[in-house]
Amino acid sequence: ELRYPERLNCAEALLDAAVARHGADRPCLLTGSETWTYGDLLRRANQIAGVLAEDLGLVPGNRVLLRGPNGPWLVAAWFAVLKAGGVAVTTMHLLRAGEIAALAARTEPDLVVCDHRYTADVEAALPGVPAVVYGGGSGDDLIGRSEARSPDFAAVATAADDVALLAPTSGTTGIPKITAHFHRDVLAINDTFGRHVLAARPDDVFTGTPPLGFTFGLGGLVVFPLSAGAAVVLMERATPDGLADLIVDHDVTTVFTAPTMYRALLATGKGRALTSLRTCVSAGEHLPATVWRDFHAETGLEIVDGIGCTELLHIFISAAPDRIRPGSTGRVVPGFEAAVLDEEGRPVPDGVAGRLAVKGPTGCRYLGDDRQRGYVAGGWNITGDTYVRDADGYFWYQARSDDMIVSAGYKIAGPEVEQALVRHPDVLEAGVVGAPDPLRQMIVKAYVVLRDGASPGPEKAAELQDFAKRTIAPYKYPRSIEFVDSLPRTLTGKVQRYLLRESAAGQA
Ligand code: 3UK
Repeated sequence: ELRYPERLNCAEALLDAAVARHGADRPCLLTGSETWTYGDLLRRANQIAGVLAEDLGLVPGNRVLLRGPNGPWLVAAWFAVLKAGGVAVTTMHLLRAGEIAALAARTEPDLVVCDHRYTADVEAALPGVPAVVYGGGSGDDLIGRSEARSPDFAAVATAADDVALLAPTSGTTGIPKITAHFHRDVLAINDTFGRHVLAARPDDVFTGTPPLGFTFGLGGLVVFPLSAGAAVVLMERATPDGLADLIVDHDVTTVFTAPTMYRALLATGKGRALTSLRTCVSAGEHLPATVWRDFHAETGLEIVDGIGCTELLHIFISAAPDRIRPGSTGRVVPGFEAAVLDEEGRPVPDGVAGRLAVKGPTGCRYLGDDRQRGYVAGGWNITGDTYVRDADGYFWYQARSDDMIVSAGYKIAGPEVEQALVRHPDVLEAGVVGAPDPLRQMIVKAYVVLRDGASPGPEKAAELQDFAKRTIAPYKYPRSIEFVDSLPRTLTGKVQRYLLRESAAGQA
């Protein structure tokens, strides 16, 4: 049982405490060109909190939508919102206006804090919501306005179970579910996975690719390193070569990324140069045993696989150093409970496949959503994955049990891509499923029925792909399009996606 004081502000408990414990001069956030110490981050977060509370009228409980690529100012803004008692609505900066509008409809932000390069979609999606930008060097942005502020800001004394974060999940229909997380949850991920699996030290240097708007990134690139007094190198865009070079240049010890990137790192041929690495965490999608073995053979490193989800904030089943079974996700992280259940919610025997269910300190609370009933039963959070547990308590991933496509660690709802495609005037209907792929594990594949008069072919496919990238986040676009005369349907008219899945698998 984890215990926290009744009054707890996680930003203060993480950041002010790190400065007190490790000193203001330790390196904290690094980019290719900058180094912020812990003292710099605390001062800038406090100054921004001052602007938010005093100029922009933020009061405790207000919701602030944050949008930007990974970088130090986004981290400072996140701490500022929380120190001022606000609720951070974290978003991935690649989302398009329609997607932002959909999650804003549920989260109802009072204010937007946005990187100056990503304002257009926000203005289109949220007319009337006050917005403040950071960056761009104009001087009247959040950064410029904060500079004259006091370096001190007394954190609002939030309760341990006040909401700190509203984190959107992509959901299986494309209508986002929003999960709420408390101040204590932010510390709880470190007191579970952080303490028992990661065991980071002040001399660790972290890096990784997940966006901070994705809780995998928030934990791996902010909560865990700062809890340890470690440094973290943040990058806006990660190519495999760039990541390999960055690891070497900064003597990175700890990396957080998805299996696709571990595969791509090997393909760069730079694997043997990654000698500074001590801990490699993989999450977001299944880590196949072949990738684990290839990476081990090349680098000598044992990747730590872990399954987490937005609903539970971070990783709850994980391989632990020294007792890894390649191909297995590992065992339940201390502090969580996990089980494999049948359709009626009864545990199945070891060795039998069923629905993965999790209980823990961090979840699961959907914001005003009827789907809570389907995903949370008897206190269990049903993740949507099919798993087998063996007699030794190791969990083995089998498949997603719904229409969610997991591609290179991104979650993509088939129906959302379908809805985007049918907005194109030439598309009559579309069925979207995952097709196996050697690099990304799955790619988004669309079966498209065109309207009379439109002609199928590579040009039309390219046009539809372009259209999809402009309508929804670009990573969701169908990498493969097949034109068909009709979609398979049940007698009741439902698209039979399992038949499309079988067809896609058969061709691969
Ligand atoms: C899949 C995995 C097999 C699985 C996440 C770490 O991925 C995260 O959160 P999401 O809400 O998606 C959750 C779903 O992703 N998945 C994640 N990790 C694994 N499948 N093996 C894995 N190791 O379908 C799960 O239900 O986007 C991961 C930390 C925080 C996170 N939010």
